[in-house]
Amino acid sequence: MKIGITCYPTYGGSGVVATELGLELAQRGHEIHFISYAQPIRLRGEEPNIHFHEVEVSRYPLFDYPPYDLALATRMAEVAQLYDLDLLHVHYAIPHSVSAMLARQMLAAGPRKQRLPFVTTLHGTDITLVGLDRSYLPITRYSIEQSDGVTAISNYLKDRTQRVFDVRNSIEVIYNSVNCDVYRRDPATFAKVRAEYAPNGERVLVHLSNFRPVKRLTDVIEIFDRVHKKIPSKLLLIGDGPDRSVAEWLAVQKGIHGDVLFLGKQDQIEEKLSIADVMLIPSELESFGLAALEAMACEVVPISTRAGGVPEVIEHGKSGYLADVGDVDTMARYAIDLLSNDDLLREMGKQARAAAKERFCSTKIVKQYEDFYRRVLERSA
Ligand code: GMT
Repeated sequence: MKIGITCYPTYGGSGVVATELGLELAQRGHEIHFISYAQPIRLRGEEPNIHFHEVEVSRYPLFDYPPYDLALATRMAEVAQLYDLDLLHVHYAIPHSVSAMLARQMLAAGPRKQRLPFVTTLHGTDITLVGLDRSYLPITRYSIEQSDGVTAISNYLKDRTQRVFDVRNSIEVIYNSVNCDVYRRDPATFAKVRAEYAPNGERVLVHLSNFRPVKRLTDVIEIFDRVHKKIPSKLLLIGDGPDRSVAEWLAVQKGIHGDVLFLGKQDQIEEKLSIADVMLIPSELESFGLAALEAMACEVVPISTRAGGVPEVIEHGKSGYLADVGDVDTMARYAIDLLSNDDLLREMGKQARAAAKERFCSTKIVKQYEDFYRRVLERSA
């Protein structure tokens, strides 16, 4: 198949999922065309069967708000025509599915009357935050209903979309996936990188996010503070975002900033991730929790909140631990129990990897998307 993929190309779960899916599809022989304002961060740009088409947005003085969605729709239609795309797959409803809808209409009305069905994958904040803003809700609902196929990354998100948006078309749940060959614990990297960050044999905790308020970064610091009082340990913070300075300040106030390492945005996160013992994800809401899955694949035990779709990913007491949002004491207790028991830590790490491989391995999930695309193409033929 010839597939156009649109996503947010910067750091963020939906862009990562879209890029990894494109890479898997390309490996399976499909021709993949990424269409976005920048090259997705996890693309090197030289992979076989992968093409990138940049969307240029004109910045005339008249435009206080440059119309990206229109430029995107135009580029989608151009690429679809030039490369004879079979379908478009857009990740994140706003504004991507609206642009796809316009591109489909433009091509259908054009001289070749080309069909361009599009699939929308809902990732979470497009529904739970952005889509609930009154100014976006009607158009988000409309573009979801107009999609030729809709998928959601968890049952939680599917139910919430149906309940809150009252959309009539069916939504298929296709879970996020992880490349288990890339995300794994490599003994040589483990020994080398771990010694850099924990030279005195300290335990290592990690957090990975875009540091937005929904991630509750200060809870990460609170949990680590409790753990640090009992166990010599280091906290690696991967990512960046608006709550970084408040977290830095809290770490200073608590006198633990020397052991809290802000690593910033990283390209090859698997190297850093796989050297940790435990990942902390105390989010207010996660529709899936891709970071938890990536940790699990690396045998890093996730400790998270039972928010949104997370319980569909982490099995409490087996592949990780779950607690209520804001219950930093319980999350710290789980971390202390794990970090003071080598056997338990190793056993849960193995269980976590086994669960990631069995249920969320990208080689399995990519086939579900292929099937879904075929059904969409048959329906719209
Ligand atoms: O959570 C974010 O800040 C980013 C957002 C995104 O669009 O990248 O993440 C959402 O999509 C991820 C990939 O499907 C999910 O793993 C996250 O749980 C989801 N975030 C929320 O629902 C808050």
